[in-house]
Amino acid sequence: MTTTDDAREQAAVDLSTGPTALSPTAADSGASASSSFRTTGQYSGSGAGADTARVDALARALLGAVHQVIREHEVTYPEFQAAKRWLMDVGEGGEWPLFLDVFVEHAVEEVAARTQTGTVGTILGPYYLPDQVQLASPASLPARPDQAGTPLLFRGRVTDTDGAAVPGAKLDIWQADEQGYYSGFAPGIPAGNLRAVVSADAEGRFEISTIQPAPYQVPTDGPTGALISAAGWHPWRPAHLHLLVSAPGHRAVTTQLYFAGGEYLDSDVAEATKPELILDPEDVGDGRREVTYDFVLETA
Ligand code: MBD
Ligand code: FE
Repeated sequence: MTTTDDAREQAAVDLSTGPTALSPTAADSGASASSSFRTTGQYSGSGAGADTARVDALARALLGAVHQVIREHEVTYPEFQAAKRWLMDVGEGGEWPLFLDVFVEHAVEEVAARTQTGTVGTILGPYYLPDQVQLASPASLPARPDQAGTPLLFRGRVTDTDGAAVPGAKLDIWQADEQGYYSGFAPGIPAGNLRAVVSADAEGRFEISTIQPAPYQVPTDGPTGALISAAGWHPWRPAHLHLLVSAPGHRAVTTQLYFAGGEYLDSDVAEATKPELILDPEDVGDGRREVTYDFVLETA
């Protein structure tokens, strides 16, 4: 077993034996995002080739940008050594997927979005897990028997860009709970909680019962949190639902839906909000809320 395998093994152990859900640590979320990234099929065959000219251009541009920052800001030796130490810590803490999805993915998504029509997309983030339970609409997301949180009925329709129903559409949905924690990435939450793949009906309609998630906080006790705090930033993302909507013959859309009036909508640490993606659920009595959102898929 290599050192990297040992570290991954350790991250897996930390996930099951770590602190309670009331005090999750960076090792619970960042490092398990790291092992998830390595083991899920989500990113394989992504089309990144080893074209020498492309590697040369990108590596040169990236290093050139770093050199430029050093010259412009007159970076000192102590600062350079501190940066090296921090970069090592991010790797050793397994936080690269977390850090990169929080601070870099929005730019990659912006480039990808240039060629996509239909429902607006946004970043995937580090907490997607494939192969969740498959449910037919109307569906309730798997939840604890005592699941706290405001009940939310989320419904809508999946159509193509001409407005025609897309039969067989699937909504892969995952979200944080009422405390802002994701199953699989924080201790004490049952596997698969608040995650499912919901099939729309023959008219592309779907109806999903869930709860409203809380805002998400980047773990403050790891190297990513250390940078956020040292720079005087805040570590929050606004509350959101994650969705990966797909159908045979159509281009899938990865997106997130936010909540009108929620905190951090205008200061998302991951810069992944878009005005088209804000839900405004209606209070329907009994503390329950309902909202409709329709998805539009481009033909592949
Ligand atoms: C999240 O929940 C998230 O959606 C992103 C993009 C980054 C970190 C945590
Ligand atoms: Fe998220």
